[in-house]
Amino acid sequence: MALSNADIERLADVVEAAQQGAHTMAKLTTLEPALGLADGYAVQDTLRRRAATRGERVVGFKCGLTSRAKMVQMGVAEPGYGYLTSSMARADGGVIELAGLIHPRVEAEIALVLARDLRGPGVNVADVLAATAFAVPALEVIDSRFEAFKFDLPSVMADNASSARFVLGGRPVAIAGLDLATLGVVLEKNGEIVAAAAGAAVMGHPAAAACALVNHLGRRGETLPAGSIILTGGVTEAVAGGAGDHFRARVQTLGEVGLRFA
Ligand code: OOG
Ligand code: MG
Repeated sequence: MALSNADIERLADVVEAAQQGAHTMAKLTTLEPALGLADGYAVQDTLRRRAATRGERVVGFKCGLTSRAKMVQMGVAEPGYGYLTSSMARADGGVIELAGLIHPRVEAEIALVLARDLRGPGVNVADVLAATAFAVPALEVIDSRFEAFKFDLPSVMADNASSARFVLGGRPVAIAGLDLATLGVVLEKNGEIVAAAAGAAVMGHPAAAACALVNHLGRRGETLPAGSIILTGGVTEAVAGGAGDHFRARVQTLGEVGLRFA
């Protein structure tokens, strides 16, 4: 790590104020040019500890920038990881309040829910599948706190990988027998198809993204507990949404999930 604990706390204050006040901020690398990836995650860890102190519960983790479409859209060439709390979850078909958001974008994702604890490093795709209870379609609402939704990898990891809200579909499908790589995913905005891809768009297989996440957390001494939600990452580019827009993801075999902005 390049930065001191005091620097990390100071950057965490900046990010926390932007997240809670729903306002933009400059890229952290402009404030602190020495900020590296480990520092970005240290800021994220600080924010997570503060959320826990406020009584928020970590319900899972997300992989981000795992598809080529997302990497190209954001100009970042490597995936990253964030945490999901109870306060980010919204009901399938429910309303996403625009108050508290800056410039939300919607992603269609395949989510996994763990049946058993999973701890890396050294975990492979088969281990992830063996520990997974079920898959569900998901919509993630990302909302970068950086100006114009522009960032670099250390900055966006400090901002918890742009996490804002997420919605899971209501019909879990047992993982046994599913081929997540060949599942078609369609993202609709106001009833029109705006993007489509297959699960394989995410690192060849969505469980490969989950695997990278588990190994990332394992190298930091963390276990994913049974029941954890894993968002494996947007299969297509993210699509901006505003007041009145409704979105739906349809995933082959897994069914659908929807939300509406108000
Ligand atoms: C970073 C988070 C990306 C995904 O699924 O790729 C992400 C961003 O694009 O703002 O959640
Ligand atoms: Mg995402």
